[in-house]
Amino acid sequence: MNYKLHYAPDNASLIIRIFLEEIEAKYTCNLIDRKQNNQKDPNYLALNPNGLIPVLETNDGPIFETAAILLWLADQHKCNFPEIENNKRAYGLKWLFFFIQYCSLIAANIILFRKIYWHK
Ligand SMILES: N[C@@H](CCC(=O)N[C@@H](CS)C(=O)NCC(=O)O)C(=O)O
Repeated sequence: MNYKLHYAPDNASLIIRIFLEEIEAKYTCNLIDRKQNNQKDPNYLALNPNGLIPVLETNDGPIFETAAILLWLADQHKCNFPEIENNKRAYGLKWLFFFIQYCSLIAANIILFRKIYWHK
């Protein structure tokens, strides 16, 4: 199937793009311009009412939340993540959710730090 990834450069959508490349999925990209606040546009809010990037459009409808997208893709394509009956799935799930929750927070703090101090 053909996916459509709504993305912005250098943000959470990058990991989705890497994963799509990794599994050699067919996809198109749609840039959401954060400078124009396009993530708050009603058309985008219809895909993700939280107004956050990324969103992946699929045959099952639009999916938001990076961990949910990664897990859905891994399940659909049966690759890169232990399947439901595999006893390593618990191990994978805890690290997936830890990584997405805390590493994205760390990345956000680095970006904020750079914005505040970089040009001083
Ligand atoms: N929990 C969400 C977080 C997504 C998120 O925070 N995206 C940021 C970019 S990295 C965003 O869309 N920010 C736009 C805004 O806050 O208006 C996920 O994992 O997908």
